[in-house]
Amino acid sequence: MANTNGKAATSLPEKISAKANPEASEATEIAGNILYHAKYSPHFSPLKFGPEQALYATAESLRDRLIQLWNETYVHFNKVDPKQTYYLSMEYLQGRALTNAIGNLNLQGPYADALRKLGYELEEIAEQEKDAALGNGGLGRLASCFLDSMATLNLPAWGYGLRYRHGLFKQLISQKGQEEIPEDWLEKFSPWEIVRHDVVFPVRFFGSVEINPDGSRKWVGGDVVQALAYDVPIPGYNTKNTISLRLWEAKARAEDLDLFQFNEGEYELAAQLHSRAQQICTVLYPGDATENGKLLRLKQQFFLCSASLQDIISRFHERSTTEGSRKWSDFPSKVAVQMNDTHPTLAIPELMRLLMDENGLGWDEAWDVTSRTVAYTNHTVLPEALEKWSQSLMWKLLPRHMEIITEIDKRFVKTIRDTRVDLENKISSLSILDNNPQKPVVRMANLCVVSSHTVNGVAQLHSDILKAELFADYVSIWPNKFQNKTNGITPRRWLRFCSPELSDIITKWLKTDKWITDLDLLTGLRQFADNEELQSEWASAKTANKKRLAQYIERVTGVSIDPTSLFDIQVKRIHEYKRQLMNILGVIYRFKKLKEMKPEERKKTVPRTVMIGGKAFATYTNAKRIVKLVNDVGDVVNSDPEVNEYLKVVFVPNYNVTVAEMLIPGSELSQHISTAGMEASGTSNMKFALNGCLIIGTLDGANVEIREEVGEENFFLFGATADQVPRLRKEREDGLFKPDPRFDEAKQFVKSGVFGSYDYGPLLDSLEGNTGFGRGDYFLVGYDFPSYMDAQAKVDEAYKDRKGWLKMSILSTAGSGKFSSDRTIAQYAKEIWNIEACPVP
Ligand code: NBG
Repeated sequence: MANTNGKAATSLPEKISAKANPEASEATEIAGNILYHAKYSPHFSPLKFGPEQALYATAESLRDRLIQLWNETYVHFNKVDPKQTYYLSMEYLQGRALTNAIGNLNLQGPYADALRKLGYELEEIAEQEKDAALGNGGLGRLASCFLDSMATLNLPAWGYGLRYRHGLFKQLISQKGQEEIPEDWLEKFSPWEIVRHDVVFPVRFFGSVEINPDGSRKWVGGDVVQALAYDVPIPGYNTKNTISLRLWEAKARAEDLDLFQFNEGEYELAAQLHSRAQQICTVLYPGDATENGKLLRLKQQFFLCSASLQDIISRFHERSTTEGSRKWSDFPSKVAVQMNDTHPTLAIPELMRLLMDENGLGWDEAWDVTSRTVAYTNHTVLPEALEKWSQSLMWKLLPRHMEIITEIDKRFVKTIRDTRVDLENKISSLSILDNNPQKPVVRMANLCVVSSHTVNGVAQLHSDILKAELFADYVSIWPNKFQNKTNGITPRRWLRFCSPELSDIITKWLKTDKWITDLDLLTGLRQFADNEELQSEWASAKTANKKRLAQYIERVTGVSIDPTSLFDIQVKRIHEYKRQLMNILGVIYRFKKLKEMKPEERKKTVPRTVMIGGKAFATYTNAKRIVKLVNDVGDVVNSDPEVNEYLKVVFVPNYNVTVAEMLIPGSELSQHISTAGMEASGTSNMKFALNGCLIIGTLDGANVEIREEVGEENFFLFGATADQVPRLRKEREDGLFKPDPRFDEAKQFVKSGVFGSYDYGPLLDSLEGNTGFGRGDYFLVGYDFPSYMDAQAKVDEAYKDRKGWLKMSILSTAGSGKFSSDRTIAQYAKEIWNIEACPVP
């Protein structure tokens, strides 16, 4: 890699002296501090200072600063002793941290200058960083946006998660389609994490329950592994407050190694507990098709819950020594625990166990504390994603917790029987334990609803569906338990840092950069939506972002795309309900029509580049077939000289946070086209809208609210509504569905073999027939296809009117203020957690 002078920067620059300076804020001092780290906290041999060495040294120089702010924040929280929130999540999709940290600390200029002095461009160094991808998709990225907002709003809060050694797999696209390879963010090391050797808790698995003479119970025996804390600093924007993402790592102790066995040559046996401990944090979401896989996943969940709660309780206890004994009944006024979906449900029985068995509380007192502490966010209504754990597996791994869950259920059922005779016939669906003899399971969502003081959905429509359907009977028991908290995204990462060009224009026209922390100010752009000067600046920022994206696409796929064509993007996990299949069938139809046109007719069409990206779960075959189809269609279309001036189709490989930061600013149209009622919220829709990208979408999830905010004339709507879906499925079952000829034509075209010899039969079959598993077009692709194609035609028309399009784009950004995660988090803080800002002075 060449430096800015065009020669390789291989050795440490000598003109600048290496000098430790954690508080450096000016370019020369920063450069000196970076060199100090390269020289005195080295991770590489001394002679080299390439881009990689520069990244680690730069990150460490920033970390100095973060550690200082971080310590100040800890000290301050400890002094004020406010109520704190603990966000429990199995997933965080942090992405890269360098640009974000530099930006939040407002050190872009000095850092860019410092690196230039060392022979590098900041962007080049930032490119070296690997994504921390400890999550699957929207749910994990939401958790990361939330942390950014908690820090920025100066809230006393912590994120808790697991330190997976391999995050979400890397996606490789080959002739076979998607292949998965292990991700390697920790292969060298992460410069951002700090191990806390003093924060270690034992976590038990298996074993049995002992009953003491006084009737109290104790969980004993089994395997005990150690949870060790690694903290990642989360700097707020433009504030001193820097909070922690605490990630647990599982370890066995030295004494758990059986030296005798080892010396007998029984190496595996001797280190059994070490290797079982190691497995816990090896990968994000181990496949759970096998019994072993299920056991490991359950261990992960419990490991997170147990370690985090022991830590929370020990922090609560710390105060007891300084102020005399603290009352347990005060716990809920000091601690709020938020469960991000059902994955951390075991926090409920674990808190009960810790309170009763370890701290001597009685059932009623422990239940009162627990249920006033925990709250639950639901992120899906898809039945296959609602966790149900086998009772026998749970009895084996967590015998004491199963006793507690059984007791919670027993008491809940009794209360219903005593107070609500009208619900008698609903008890079997309301209860936590499903004792169906074929497969007795624990329904985690039910345990969460029964035990939490608050349950929320993640967009208005989703929360309404929860109340009207999934949790309707609970609503009749606890009408005030249910809330909505529409998701949000951080405007720092998703506009300010990923599109500096557009951000500067916004700041110029609003005459302030306060919108970065008060996103509602964007409405101030509305008055200029018709202004030609703004429109032309807006257009040039978009064009710059499109060009940057085009270069990226060429680099990773070899496909050259035209930056003057309409950039149409759909990126998200590949799932049938998200209907990437509808998108590609639409593209196929467009391709066929283009082929049929005369050259002069083609010239009248709007050239488009369709980009689709996303990962398919490794064992989800239909999702993988969709990936393959998109790639095959791309191969044929892009190499067809008759049409490839008017249409390109690109599968963007290995979609992740960093790729999103490149794609979103360069997009003009994005697709959020799930079957209505199935996407709980969606969050990329908010990122696209914020970046002035128009949406084609259904009335699903947060689309509904985005359309309200940006104005219906700035949203390309199509498709059935959520309340029509059940009737439409019924009609299909009754054989009443008549497909649109365009839909049949598109499918027929695939079947004719134009896109190669791969067998698309099983994929297309999902759209055929009227009933049966994986058939009968459950996701209503056929029903929505004609209105989708009509909406796409409107997109083409609108794009021809350049000014009109720019106006819509500006209005889209102007209407996105509501979707700041600052707004979402402020609502959680006030309406669920009851916590207040605690800014470091
Ligand atoms: C996902 C939903 C999305 C939503 C995110 C964040 C799960 C279980 N749910 O629609 O599918 O935006 O959660 O709330 O991953």
